[in-house]
Amino acid sequence: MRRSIAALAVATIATALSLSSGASAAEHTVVLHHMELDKIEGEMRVGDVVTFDNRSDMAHNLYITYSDGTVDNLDTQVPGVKRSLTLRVAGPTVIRCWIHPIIKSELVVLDRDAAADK
Ligand SMILES: [Cu+2]
Repeated sequence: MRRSIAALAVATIATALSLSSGASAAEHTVVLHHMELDKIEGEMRVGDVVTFDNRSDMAHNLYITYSDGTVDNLDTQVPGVKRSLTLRVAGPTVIRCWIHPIIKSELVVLDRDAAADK
């Protein structure tokens, strides 16, 4: 509980910083199917907001592990519920479900100001 509150505070600060610097954070939506996540498309950057849309018929509990080992937990997400998080740390990142270990998605989060991939 304490950990998730701390993570939320950090995410809120990150959002505030990106707003105050004038950089525009992108928003992404990833659909949760029965036993898999949508493929993660496009570039994801620190400060971007990712919304996970549970369109399956079962509850999931996603968590994201950053390259520095810290974890953000999205808590239990019943069918039809969307949950969002703000990406906090650049580098290789893994998204998994506590309930269904088969659900796993890897991505590389880019620095806010990194040059776009060509
Ligand atoms: Cu799940």
